[in-house]
Amino acid sequence: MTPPLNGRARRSLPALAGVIALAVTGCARTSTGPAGTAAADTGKVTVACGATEEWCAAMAEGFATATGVKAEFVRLSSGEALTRIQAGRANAEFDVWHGGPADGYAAASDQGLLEDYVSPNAAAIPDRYKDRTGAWTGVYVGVLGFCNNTKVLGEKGVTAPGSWQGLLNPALKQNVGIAHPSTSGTAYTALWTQVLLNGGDKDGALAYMRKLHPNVLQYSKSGAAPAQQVARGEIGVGVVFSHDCVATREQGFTDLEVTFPAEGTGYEVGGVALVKGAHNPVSAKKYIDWALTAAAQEIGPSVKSYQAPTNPGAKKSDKTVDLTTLKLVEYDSVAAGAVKSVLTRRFDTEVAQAPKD
Ligand code: S7P
Repeated sequence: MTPPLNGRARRSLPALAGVIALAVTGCARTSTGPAGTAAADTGKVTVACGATEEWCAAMAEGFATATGVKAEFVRLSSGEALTRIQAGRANAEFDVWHGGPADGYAAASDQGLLEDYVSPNAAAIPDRYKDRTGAWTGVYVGVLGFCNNTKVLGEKGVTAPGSWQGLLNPALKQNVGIAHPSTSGTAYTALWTQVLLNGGDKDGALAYMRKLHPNVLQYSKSGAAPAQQVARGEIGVGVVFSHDCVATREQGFTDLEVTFPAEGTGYEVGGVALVKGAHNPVSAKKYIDWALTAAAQEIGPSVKSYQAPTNPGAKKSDKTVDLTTLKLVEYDSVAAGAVKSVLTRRFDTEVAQAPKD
């Protein structure tokens, strides 16, 4: 059974870690631009990339190899990408946004920062993984889990939490890691999951996060950072996308173990989208077309990225969690994106800045 992901039709709603340039063989071509005008194919594309540095580099390289178009990327957490795309409203810094949860894309689309583009290859992607009008299209699915250091927890006499309620255990005081939702798409996914588990009540979600606050050692900028903290034994548990824990375990941290919350867990649909005002729209569309192919989506596991592909034709790694075995909330990226800035601001003042009891 495939879980019901991102089911609602949209639009009633409508640093630098590294810049890497790869294989350049682009040549001038012409094609039809976004507004129906002729646009030159510049043979290059600049990507705001929301997954791991390794994944971003592998995607840029894979794209260059497949098409001969040069790809440059900047790895950014979800909130940072949104801020940079906002800042480029009058003069776009990026052509494409690739990777990171779709609720950030939905927020960007609401703000008029994305150009609808329905790739011919989007036909292969199930409806629940894409925006109806093409503001964004899903390239992978990742599921939230708890990344536990069994040694650290064992020393405290605590078993790995198997529920959101269990994460509130006072024995875990200062022993939980989670990112800040204003920068991190992972953390915003966790916050919106609490909204859903509280029947849509945002106050209830913030009340849960407030109860969790004394257990949180610090709110990191990037969503995957808590997995590293857990691996180093600085904390016992991290709230992360489960594949980030699996990847960290593969780095040799064999004390790591993933558990999933019994009440239900949230998930991301990682997106790809065309940035409005892109300077390289032809190459950008080529990039999006390519990102939706099975071949592109099979690259992830080669760099320890084990999200589930959205293209049903893509082979899944045996390290990818079987979504059908998990209790998932009915995540709606569009609804989550619509209130992202208000809710993250509230989180900051009502939770992150609150004293720890
Ligand atoms: O590491 C891969 C991955 O988990 O990174 C993205 C994640 O949200 C990290 O970005 P943030 O710092 O914004 O949280 C996910 O999309 C992806 O699966």
